[in-house]
Amino acid sequence: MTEAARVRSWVERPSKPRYVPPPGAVDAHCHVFGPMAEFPFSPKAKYHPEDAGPETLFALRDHLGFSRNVIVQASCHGTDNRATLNAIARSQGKARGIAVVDPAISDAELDSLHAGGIRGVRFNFLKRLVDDAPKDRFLEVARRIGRLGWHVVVYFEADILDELRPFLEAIPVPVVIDHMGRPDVGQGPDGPDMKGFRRLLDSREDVWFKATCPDRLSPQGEPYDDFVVAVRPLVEDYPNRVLWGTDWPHPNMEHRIPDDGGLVDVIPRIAVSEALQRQLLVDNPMRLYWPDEA
Ligand code: 0GY
Repeated sequence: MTEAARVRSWVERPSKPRYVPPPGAVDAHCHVFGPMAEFPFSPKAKYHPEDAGPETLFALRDHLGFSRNVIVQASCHGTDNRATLNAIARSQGKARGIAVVDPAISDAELDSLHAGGIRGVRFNFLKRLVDDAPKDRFLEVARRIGRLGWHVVVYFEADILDELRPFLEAIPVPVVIDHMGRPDVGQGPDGPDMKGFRRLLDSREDVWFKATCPDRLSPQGEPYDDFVVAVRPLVEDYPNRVLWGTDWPHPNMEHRIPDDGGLVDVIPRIAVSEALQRQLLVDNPMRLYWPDEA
């Protein structure tokens, strides 16, 4: 791969947000890319971004007023979690992570991921990102990680939610849904996508979600009014199982790169009280990722 073929999907100088997060705030969905010289991308990678390493991530964390990160293994690194583990190791205890694993992974390898700060695995169902998503084998993995106190993170789009319901119901550990299962927020808070997603949240008390990615989900774009209208009621109705994250470095968003400061300024519009903001940014992610300190 040549340098010229690699793309950048993040702004180099994000604005300073007007909103100041509470002390201890966690960016619970972000990624690192590379550095590729040390941690090459997977041969199956569907996109090839520029390096977005831990130092840049931690500088962004500080700039935005956050204290901790949850680093989600990005699909471009496949099941080689070394870039994520490297970032966690450099964070001085301020980052934990979500791995993507080969279902044949051994218990000893799972133990070593746990020692490296991993607290869950991600199952990705987006065809543009992964070649296959074997539900039966994912369920086997989900059964095996219970002993570590981990959860699973699931990424899918709204059009396959109904097909996935039996799979999601069978997962024997807590489930976190990325980007609310990508609803069409243009339908509003009572549209079919949000209704379908609420049915999932109502089906079990240990299904969590990330109120993330206005940049991906809002047909209107900045300042994301449609996202706010659709998502605020969800945050208010399920305040103890919602997380927030930047999604930096915004994989595959090079056509519409968001300003991270602008994303942070959406927070007080979807979580309008200080109590809700504290749950969203501190209490909930701490319970899930740093239960030892929560
Ligand atoms: C996200 C969204 C995307 C990419 C990935 O692992 C990934 O490559 O998650 C996407 O392209 O929608 O959550 O980062």
